[in-house]
Amino acid sequence: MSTARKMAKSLYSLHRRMIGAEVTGVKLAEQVSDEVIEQIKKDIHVHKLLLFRNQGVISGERHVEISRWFGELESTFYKHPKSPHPDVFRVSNDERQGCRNVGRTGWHIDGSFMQQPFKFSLYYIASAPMSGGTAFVSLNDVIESLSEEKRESWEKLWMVSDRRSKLIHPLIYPHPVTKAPTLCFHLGMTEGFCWNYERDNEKWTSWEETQNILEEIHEEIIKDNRHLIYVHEWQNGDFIVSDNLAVGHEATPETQFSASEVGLRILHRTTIKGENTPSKA
Ligand SMILES: O=C(O)CCC(=O)C(=O)O
Ligand SMILES: [Fe+2]
Repeated sequence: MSTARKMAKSLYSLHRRMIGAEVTGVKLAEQVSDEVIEQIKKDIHVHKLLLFRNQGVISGERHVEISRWFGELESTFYKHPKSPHPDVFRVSNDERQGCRNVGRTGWHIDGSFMQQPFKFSLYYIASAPMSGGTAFVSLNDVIESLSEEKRESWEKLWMVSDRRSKLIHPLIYPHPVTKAPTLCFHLGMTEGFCWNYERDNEKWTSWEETQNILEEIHEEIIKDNRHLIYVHEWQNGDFIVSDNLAVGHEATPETQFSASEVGLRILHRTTIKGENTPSKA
């Protein structure tokens, strides 16, 4: 092992946060050793969300290169003309700079509408506003905090993105890597739910029942004065890797405040192709 490699490894350290951990000793804009990359890939499943601060400028090209550590990129979004790379989703509070109204329809994971939702989401703040954070929640924490009754009931629910194309996922299922129970959900993109899908007592929810279940999930996430939630207020140079299957998120209302009120907000995001269809077994 070269000295430079040893150095890179010894500088790498983790500091736990309310959800996730902060990594120090890594400069993502520069070459990162294979050992450190392997460590990051292990740590992401332990901590669910990794924050790297003070990363300076991360180009679209570099963002995509870092993303490839985690798998194949998959881009289902609108490509804004200002995006630095076709695989980088560019979100902003100024529509000339990026897509507006993203992540504001409710708590969600990215790609819940796909057969295999994204494995990871990687975020880089290209321009941090004074206010306008991203809220994150550990989905296993949400499940663990349910009453026994509610847990039993949620275990029987499937979320339906599109009934006709059979885009139907169990609401609670084991995370494909950690096996910890997690949620497949999107509070703003759910056609309905199904009780006991593909069993004798299968039952599709009415519109009203669907709304009640969505509200119930929302209430569970924000309960007890939002104590399960971590809001990341972005600082320039922040880069976040999120285990998208383990962490739910939502853009805070302030993300939509105009650039003249809170400063220009530009967030770059990539998504990594999922390899697992959520399944109870
Ligand atoms: O703008 C944000 O803070 C997050 C938006 C979002 O949900 C996403 O990029 O997936
Ligand atoms: Fe999102």
